[in-house]
Parts: sequence; C-alpha cells; structure tokens
Amino acid sequence: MKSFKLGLAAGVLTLGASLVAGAAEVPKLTPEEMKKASQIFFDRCAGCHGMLRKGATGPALTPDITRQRGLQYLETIITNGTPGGMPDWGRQGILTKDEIKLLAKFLMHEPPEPPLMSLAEMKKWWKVYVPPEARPTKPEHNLNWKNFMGIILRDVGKVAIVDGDTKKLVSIVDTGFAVHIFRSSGTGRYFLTIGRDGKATLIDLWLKKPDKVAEVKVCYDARSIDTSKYKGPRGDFMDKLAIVGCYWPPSFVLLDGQTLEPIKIVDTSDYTWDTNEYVREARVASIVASHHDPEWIVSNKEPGKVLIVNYEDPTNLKMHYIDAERFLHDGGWDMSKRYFLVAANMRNKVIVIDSVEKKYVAEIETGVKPHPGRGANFVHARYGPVWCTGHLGSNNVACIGTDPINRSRYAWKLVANIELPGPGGGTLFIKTHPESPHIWVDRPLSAEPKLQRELYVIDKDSLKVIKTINVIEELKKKGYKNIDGRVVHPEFDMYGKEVWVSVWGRKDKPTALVVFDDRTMEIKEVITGDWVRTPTGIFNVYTTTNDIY
Ligand code: DHE
Repeated sequence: MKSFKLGLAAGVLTLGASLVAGAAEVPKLTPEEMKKASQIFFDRCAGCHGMLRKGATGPALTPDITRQRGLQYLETIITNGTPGGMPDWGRQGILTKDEIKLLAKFLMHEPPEPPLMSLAEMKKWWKVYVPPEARPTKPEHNLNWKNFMGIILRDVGKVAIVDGDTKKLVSIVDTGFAVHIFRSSGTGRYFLTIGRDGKATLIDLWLKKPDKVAEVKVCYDARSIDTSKYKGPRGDFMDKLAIVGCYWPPSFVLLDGQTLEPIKIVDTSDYTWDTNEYVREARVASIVASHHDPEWIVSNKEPGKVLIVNYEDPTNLKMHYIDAERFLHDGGWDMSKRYFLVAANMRNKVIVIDSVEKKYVAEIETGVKPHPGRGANFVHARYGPVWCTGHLGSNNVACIGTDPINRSRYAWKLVANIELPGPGGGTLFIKTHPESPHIWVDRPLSAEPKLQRELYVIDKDSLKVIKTINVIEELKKKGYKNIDGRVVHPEFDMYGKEVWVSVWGRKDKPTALVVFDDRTMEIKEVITGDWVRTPTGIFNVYTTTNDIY
C-alpha cells in the first residue's frame, strides 16, 4: 500500500497525539502510532466519516462521541461492520486485530487537520508524457476502441484496458493508489482516472498501446473527475478542460483537458443550505458534465448545495448555487440529460436539479441511503421515462418518473419500489442500457457474505426481480473453484448485449471479470489472469462518453 502522503507535519502530529486536557480515559498514542493510525483512517474511513470526522455517509466520530462509546464498542464496530453499510474490516481480514485496536484509540483523539495544496505544489506533480502535438491524429490500431472497457485494479495502483469485442487485455496503465472512477472525455478518445490520493491520469486510447499521456496530483483525497463534454457551435469546448472534485482540501480544481495542467482551485467550504452553519470540510462528491451547455454540475456534499459551474471563461468563472439537501453523494443524468438526480444519502432522498433552468426541482424519499452510482434510465410503458436507484441500507430498488411534460402525473414521484431478496441493503451500483430489457443490480456491501456475491436482474416491464445469480457459485460450476470475492459494478458493453462485473477479492490472489449474456443471463466469458487483482469499477468508453446508463 502506498504511504499516506498528506505530509502530516511533525508539529501537527504532536498536536494530535497530545491528549486532550482532562480526558484521562483517552489512551496514549506515540507520534509513530498516530501516524500509522492516520494512514489507516485515511485509507479506510475518511471517505465516509470525513478527515475531520464530522460524518457524512458514515456517522460523526468526533472525540465527544467516541469517548462516550469507549474502546470496546469502537473495536466491535470496526471488526463486524453494521447493516447500514459500515464494512466489516476485521471479519474481512482487511484490518488486523492490532490495527483495529490502534484505530479505536486514534478515534478517541482530536483529528489532526491535514494541510492544503497550492497550484505551485500541484505543478510539481504535473507530468506530460506525450504532448498533444506528438499524439496521433487517428487511432494507431485497428481495434474498436469505443467498446474498450476500463477496469480499476484498485489495490495494485493500476488500471486495465480490455477490448470489449475480443475480451483481450489491451494495456495495463500505472495510475497509482486506489483509482476510484474512470470518466471518458467528450470525444471518447481519452480515459481520465482519479485516485483516492487525488492523482488524475489522462489515458490516450488512440496510441498503439493505450497509455497515460499526462498526470497530476491536485489534492490529497479525491473521488470525482470529468471533462468538458459540451461541443459548442464550433466544437471548440470538447475535451478542452477537465475538473477534479476533492474531499481534502475541500475544493474542485480546473485542469487543461489535453495536458492536465492545473489552472484554478475553487474552495468549496461553505455554509449548510438549511441552518447556515459553516462547514470547513465541505467535500466535492459527484460531478457530471452537461452536454447542452459549457457546464459541470458539482455536488457539494456537506453544505447540501449543487453548484453549476460554467467553464466558458475560467478567468471569470460563473457559478450557480442551488440549495439541495445535505450529504449529497453520487448521481447521474435522467434520460434527456436535462435533469441531474443525486442521492442525499443520509437523508434517504434523491434530489432533482434542472440543469437548463438551473434550479432545484424536487426531492423524493426512496429508501435507506440511496446509492445509485449514476442510476439506471429506461422507458416504462405506463410511467414513461424513469430513473432508478439501489440502496445501501434497505433492500429495494426505487424508480422515479422523470418526464414532467408528457407524464406529469408520475414526474418526480416514486413509481416503483422493487424488493430484492434477503435482508438489508448493500447495493452499490445499478445499470441498464437502452437496448436491454433488464436492469442489473449488485450488493457488495451486504452484511451477508452470500448476498455480497449475488447479482439481481430486474425485468423492465414487470418491474420484478426475475433472476438472482450467485456469481461465485456459477463460476464454481464452470470449474473456477478458487475465485472468490464480492461482486461489484455491472457495466454494459456498447451494444447493450453483455454485462461485465468484477469479482472484488483480496490483493494477494487474482480473481476474475465475469461477462454475462444480458438476454440469457448466463455467463458468456470469464476473464482471468495474474493481472486481475482487486478489480472494482468497470467503464465502457461508448456508454461513459454518452452518459448511457
Ligand atoms: Fe465510490 C462513485 C465516493 C466507496 C467505487 N464514489 C463515487 C462517487 C463518489 C464516491 C462521490 C461519485 C463520483 C462521480 O460520479 O463523479 N465512494 C465514495 C466514498 O466516499 C466512499 C463511500 C467511501 C470511501 O472511502 O471512498 C466510496 N466507492 C467506494 C468503494 O468502496 C468502492 C466500491 C471501491 C473503491 O474504489 O473504494 C467505490 N465509487 C466507486 C465506483 C464509482 C464510485 C466504481 C463510479 C460508479 C459509476 O458507475 O459511475
């Protein structure tokens, strides 16, 4: 695992390590232990609880709370997880008993505040491997690059590019620590990745062997990236700019779309939309790129605001601030790409934003902790266009009507609540394709190991689960006896005929990418190899470029 490069200054550590006055029951930690615990917290916990531990997807873990809970309680939760989506780090064997003990002690201390990053510091990380003028003007291979699949190999700091037509490995690219997502550029030619460590990579799919052509690190903790997808009257906006959304420092950063040169940092610390309380750690969650305007739609998690950022003139940046709901997380476009639907997961709601009128439209209660990924869009005979989400905390897939003009009766209302078999939630991602009659749903964060290995197929007409597939059992039947792990992130190929999923296992053992025939719902191909280590997200170039999901 790469080390925690927050550069926590000794002074900061000493401050954090010193016990808070009068709290005799707080266990002592040496500066080394504090540093190690900070690293574990950053790797495993900060994403949900926040660097400053004020809470978001997970509850607040500030010392006033953790000291009341006590060491034993904290250790038990870290070991066993909770049905609400907290992973069972101990049971999974990801954290050892000693690490859990250390982490529990760390949580009883004041969190150390990590440093900021200037444009000059970002530029020290910036590298252009192949300048734009040296890149090919047409693909240097004869492969169908629009059907390439980008695959995150999370814990080995790499991504793989696999040809969706032939299922052959095309390239492995070194990206660094724990890539979180891929996004495609407006033309589709480039894949962009963002790591948890804030490192962005630009991968040119036209090179003979696709590889990174530029990289930069723009924050210490990040989850989102996108590019300029607006074509403009002369096509001159497309691929011109990129944006990275950061968790720490709380900000978004504008980059040159061709070289990733950092251009501008925008601080996102803000006041909550409702109570107007100041939030220092106001993190950037999902970002989508508008296809109809030179704009990105940016979710500012803790304040609960959606920012519409107009990138036409970065020097005179125009932004709309839309009050939405607190704890915004992931989201995607409706089918028309006018409405952005985003989960306010700790409020059990989905918020609808109109990107044309640039305003809040509605909020819908869908279930416990909605987690759509980007969601799933399709046209239902009765309800018209709908968008669906799964949930981390309840076993339902909820669908919302999205056509206020022709199906106004159903617009922004819950039109279907589809129950998944078995207890609890645990769904992370849900996916469909306009050519498919199905919606595919995963459940990797279920508390039940059996359910973590299952996929559910929903029929778009009847809105019922028509098949439950235990992927690991199906692999065993095919002779793959040693492949095990959680099944995560269904992704369609460009034609809407195949569904690819990752078997997310441990770093020390290769697993597999499993390709299903969407119509028969049977395994069509199993992609294995020593390189298939901790695969998580899978991204098809064509569907990601065009926001088809
Ligand atoms: Fe993600 C999307 C944040 C845990 C894999 N994840 C997102 C987005 C956000 C986010 C804000 C939306 C990005 C966008 O659309 O611009 N994820 C977080 C967290 O804060 C959280 C809960 C905790 C953390 O510590 O990071 C978290 N995410 C995970 C995982 O554990 C996953 C399964 C594996 C991993 O990399 O750690 C994971 N997240 C993904 C994937 C997407 C994603 C594959 C993109 C889904 C898509 O289809 O677009």
